[in-house]
Amino acid sequence: MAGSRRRFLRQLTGCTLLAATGCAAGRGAQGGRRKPNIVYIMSDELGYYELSCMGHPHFVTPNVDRMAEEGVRFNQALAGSSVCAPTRCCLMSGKHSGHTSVRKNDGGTPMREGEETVASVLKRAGYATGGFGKWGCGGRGSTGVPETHGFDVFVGYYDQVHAHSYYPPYIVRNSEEMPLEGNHGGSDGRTYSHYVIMDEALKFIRAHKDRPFFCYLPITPPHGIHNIPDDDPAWALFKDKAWPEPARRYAAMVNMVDRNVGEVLGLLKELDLQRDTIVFFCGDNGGMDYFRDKDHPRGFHGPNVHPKTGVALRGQKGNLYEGGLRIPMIVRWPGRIRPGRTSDLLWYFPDVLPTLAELAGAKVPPDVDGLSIVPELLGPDAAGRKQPQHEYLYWELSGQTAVRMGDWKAVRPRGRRGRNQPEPTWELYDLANDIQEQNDLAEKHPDVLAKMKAFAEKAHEEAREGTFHNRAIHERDRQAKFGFRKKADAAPAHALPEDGLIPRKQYKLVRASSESRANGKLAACAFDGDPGTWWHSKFQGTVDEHPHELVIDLGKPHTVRGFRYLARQDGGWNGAIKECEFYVGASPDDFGRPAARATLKKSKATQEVTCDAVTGRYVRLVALSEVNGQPWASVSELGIIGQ
Ligand SMILES: [Ca+2]
Ligand SMILES: [Ca+2]
Repeated sequence: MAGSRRRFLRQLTGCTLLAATGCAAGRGAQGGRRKPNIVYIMSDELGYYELSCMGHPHFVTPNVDRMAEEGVRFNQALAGSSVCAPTRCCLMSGKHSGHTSVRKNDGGTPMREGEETVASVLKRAGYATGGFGKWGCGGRGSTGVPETHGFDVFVGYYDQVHAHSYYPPYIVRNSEEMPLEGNHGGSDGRTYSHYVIMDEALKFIRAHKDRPFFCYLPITPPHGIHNIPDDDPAWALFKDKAWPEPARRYAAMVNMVDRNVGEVLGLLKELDLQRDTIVFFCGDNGGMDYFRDKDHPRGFHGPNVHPKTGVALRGQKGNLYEGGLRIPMIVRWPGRIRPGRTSDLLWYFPDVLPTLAELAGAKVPPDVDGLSIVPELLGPDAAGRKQPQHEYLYWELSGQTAVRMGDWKAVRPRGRRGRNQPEPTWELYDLANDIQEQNDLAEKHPDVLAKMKAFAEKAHEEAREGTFHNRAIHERDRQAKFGFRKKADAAPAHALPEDGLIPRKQYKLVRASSESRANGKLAACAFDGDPGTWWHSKFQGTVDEHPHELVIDLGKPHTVRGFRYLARQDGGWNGAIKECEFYVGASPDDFGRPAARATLKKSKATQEVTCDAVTGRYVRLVALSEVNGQPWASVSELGIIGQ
């Protein structure tokens, strides 16, 4: 076994590695010391070989390399799943993908209410808990939002489609919108979201320097869209390479991530927290063969190809061969983790929760699948026991299944779609001798495969997802990827004709049923003369339902003959009014019977509703329904006809 283990490691690293041994220096250090701070940095899509310490000639990652020199680098740390959301749910819940609630990668599928996470476990142990980056375990408006799963604060993207843009009009902070100035979605904007997210993370660390904190950084780079600002120092290193631009942008994003790691480590040093803080750095799923061409069949940078030997892990992000699961993983804790070590411990994301819980002295929920790797990190002497090993590791994803048992790997790939296609069959590989998963041993070792299939059977339960109470704000986040300007640009905004209107400058708001303060859709926007601004009823947190109303003071009594209405002028319809009533009165509190009732059309053009002349100083517009049947109301512009 020892021989095969070494052979296995040589396949991966091209060199002989030191065996893992304990770290006697850490013995007893827990007693009397503060609980360790925990920083967990996870870079979205970063491949196993995409670090300069792995010998990759394209990448420049001095800070991560230094982390590896000062800590332990794992060469058999595997992702919880092979795509973003399911892997995050494994990481957060301590469960494998046969037990997790989020197994779809549609971007917003939620965890259930009350599910435990790393953050809820650490929070109970007295930790300040902050998350910064891409959540992926529940869209806004669902039971899966991070602030109900143990995070004091989470800043970034809840939905993964939203996260595709580094220039969205807003990101999210504890379910409230946090506007990013000058952004219009896609690659169009002035405020690079990742800078804001990193700033918030560093502020969080600084603010909690005097108590134990958990800083979770599931940052989006280098995931696409492959954007990095031209004035980022990382771009200067790559802009003149003779590579396709996306490949240059990608490498620059990796260097930026490395710089961010340096910023975190630098801040810990400045705050004198280095020896009190354990820092993890990893990828979230196996590398993707991005920017393939005929000369680069495994992607321009070859995230799963050993840069020196050419040994290639099979598959990539999205499947369950090694290329989909193997990730970079480095852990550093000066004084506690022996520096400069490489470990071949076989472990995966479900192990993170019990590991962090043990470090924090917190209780582990009974239903997790993971094992603490503290003995491997700190050494068996410091941990007081030997490192336990998994009997098996399990993955399922979109009809694919994989089981790992020691060096054995069983994979059942996705079947071909369509009728009369054969059922997919199980394959079996001996990774100690076949890291590229080329030699299927299923027929040669039916007994081994039978055992692993039995594990798979035992491991799978039907997924029980959480629920949404407000899909509209989730959909809004997904739309934010594209910004909200484009469609309005294509069809120029309508403006309300001013002729015959009581001058709108003299209108004053008396009251509104509700307004959306978090994103500035205030009631006063309904008569500010700007078709590009609008009033929207409140939809963050609790949703205010119909009827909605606006009550306006015209400044003095007027003869009123009706009103003109302009629906919101962006690409959306949320709140566009359908049935409504219009009142005129001498008092804002007693309007009597409506002067007009109307059903407005689903149109961006100005609509006019007239009534018999009524004299009054106050008008009231009541929205009874919305064009799409949703519970909200919105008005871009409202003008009162009369003298
Ligand atoms: Ca990912
Ligand atoms: Ca307006």
